[in-house]
Amino acid sequence: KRVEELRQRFVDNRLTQKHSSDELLRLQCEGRRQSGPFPVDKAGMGSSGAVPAGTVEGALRNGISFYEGLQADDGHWPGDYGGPMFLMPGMVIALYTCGVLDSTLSKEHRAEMVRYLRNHQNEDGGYGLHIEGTSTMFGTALTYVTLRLLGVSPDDAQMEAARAWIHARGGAHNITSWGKFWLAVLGVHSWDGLNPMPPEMWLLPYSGWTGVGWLHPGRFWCHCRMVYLPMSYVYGRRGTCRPSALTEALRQELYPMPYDSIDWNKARNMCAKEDLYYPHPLIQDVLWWSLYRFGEPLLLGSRLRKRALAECMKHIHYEASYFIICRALSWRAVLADCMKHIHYEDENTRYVDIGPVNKVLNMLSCWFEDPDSEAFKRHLPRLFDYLWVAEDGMKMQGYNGSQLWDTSFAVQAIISTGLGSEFAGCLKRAHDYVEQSQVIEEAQAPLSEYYRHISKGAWPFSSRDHGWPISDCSSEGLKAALALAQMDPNLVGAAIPAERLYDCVNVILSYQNWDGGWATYENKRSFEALEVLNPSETFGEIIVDYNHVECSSACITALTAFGKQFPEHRAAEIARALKRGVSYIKSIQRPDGSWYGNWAVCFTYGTWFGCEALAAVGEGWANSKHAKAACAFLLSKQRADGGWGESYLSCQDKEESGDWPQQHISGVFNRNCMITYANYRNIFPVWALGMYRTKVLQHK
Ligand code: LAN
Repeated sequence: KRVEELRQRFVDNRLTQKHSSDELLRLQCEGRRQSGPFPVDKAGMGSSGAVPAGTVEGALRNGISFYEGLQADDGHWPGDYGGPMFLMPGMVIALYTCGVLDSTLSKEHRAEMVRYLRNHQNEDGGYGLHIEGTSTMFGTALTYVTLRLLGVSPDDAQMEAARAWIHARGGAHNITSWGKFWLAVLGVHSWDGLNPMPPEMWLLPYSGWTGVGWLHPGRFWCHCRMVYLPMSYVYGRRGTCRPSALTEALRQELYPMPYDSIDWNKARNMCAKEDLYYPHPLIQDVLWWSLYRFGEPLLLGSRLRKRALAECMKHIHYEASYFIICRALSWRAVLADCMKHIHYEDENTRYVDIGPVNKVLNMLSCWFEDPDSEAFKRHLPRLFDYLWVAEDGMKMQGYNGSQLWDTSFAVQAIISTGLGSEFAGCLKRAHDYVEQSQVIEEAQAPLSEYYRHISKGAWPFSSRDHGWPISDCSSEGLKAALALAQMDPNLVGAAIPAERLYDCVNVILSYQNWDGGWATYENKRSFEALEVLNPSETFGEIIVDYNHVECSSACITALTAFGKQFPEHRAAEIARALKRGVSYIKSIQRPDGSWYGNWAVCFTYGTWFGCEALAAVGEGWANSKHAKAACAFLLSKQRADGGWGESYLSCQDKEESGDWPQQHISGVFNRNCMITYANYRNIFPVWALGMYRTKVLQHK
């Protein structure tokens, strides 16, 4: 009933776009505040109302009023953060393996999930890596399996089409490495058909002086390391689902040949051409072959393996090999001790975990460790943080939401218009969310043993419960807090205490890398060259936490804004950081004047951040060749209708409701996978017009 209610709400949402503004106002005033798409803030609407569009101010008032209506009670803007298609299969396979699929997901959840998957089948019968992608084996085989586990019959027409797609490409063993892993967990692909992921890599010394220390997973990008940690745990013990009639049927359905006739050794390196974004280099073939041939037969079931599995669960590094040997010999004692390892991540994120992939993998590891454990039970309720129902059905999101990120942008956008005091109720609630989501405590000590960067003072992408600090989220959170601090506290609430802002500045400064740039969650701990070890086939740039124009620019603009309000605090360090940061930004500008955007589509987004950084230190068209080149790039991309790229601003419906229509998917990660940012279409036009109003119109 609840799901149906939610679905209806989305249908309503689309319908109301066709209402006139009077009708819209009436609908809003009916008081759908809790659940409706147009909840109304009496104070905000009272003062702003639906002003006819046509003028910049009118469009802004409409845009903000509409958006205010979508704000949740705690001050953030809920939004769809779906897009990737490879996430829900992991959850469904894990739940099925743990024997709790039907008891965890209600009938309605399962029905909505099936609807979502049905909606995103491509015309050729396959499924993409993400909702707008062309078909891949990764998307198709995993979705097929998921639909079967959710109760869809193999005789269903859509299933037949998907199966035909898989068979036409030789069978499901042509899936990418992460896909092979999930199929092996389910028992419908042999573990012998996987390249090794030895948990022993966690036993390497961490120190760079040892040479091999550079290969230690603690140096990898946190998302990569947190995924391979439980993956290697499950692989290391070959954790497999108990066979059932369904898994037996799947063994027959997924392959055009008899299951037992498959050459699994050959399958290790087989990958459908549709999936190959990052083909692995020869060095990996040699490495995986030697581990497969000589390493695994020795390690599987050995004491060292038990020791390594325990290590995974604890996630502790030992500087000296002396320790490894001593510990390996007393593995029983360590085993008990080492349960804390995967648990560290679980406990420090209150079982949300850093992302959707390690969330379900950690849950599965806890179950393999002890199906009756408290840890496993605690995992289940926090699966729902990742689920979202929209007009296309229920999906698993790319994160537990983008709450703080969207809220801090929305705050800056609304304040930029100069109309902030008219929307005080909305800003006050947003202020609460910004205040409530700042991370105010470090993760459990000792941080270095768990490879964690400091967090106190940072802002996360989503919520305080999640709590992983991120450079640009901290910066956007800080900028929002600073902008709100300049407004009347009687209107928007008391400013966040200066000490807490100092903590944030401390995190931002600590994030700057030796070359002046900023990466995402941590410092750059390794070399780009290590990307040769990326075995995923699907994703690019996952091994190292690289610098990005977005992160670097956000840190620069935040430090500049902070310096204006607190000129005395760590002034010399900030000035130095800015100087190094700006020269880094200039060094990565492309010859055509643009910057490559890593986290949304694409050059326009990247160039926005590049320009912001230059503008923050006073460089613009008139005095900087870098700014001039960037403007020339943007101007050269303007379209005949006046807009840019996919998200042109002047669309028909804006006069009606203040909404802007959702167009193509706008976010991206690891070069190849797209992700939805549902709030951008409301925030960015308001921000752009707002700045136009305050910086251009008001100065005329
Ligand atoms: C995100 C979401 C937020 C994003 C920004 C803050 C926008 C960006 O500026 C920095 C990088 C960051 C934090 C980011 C990194 C990659 C994430 C975590 C994601 C795109 C959300 C989902 C994605 C994650 C890697 C998905 C799981 C897939 C794997 C390959 C592990």
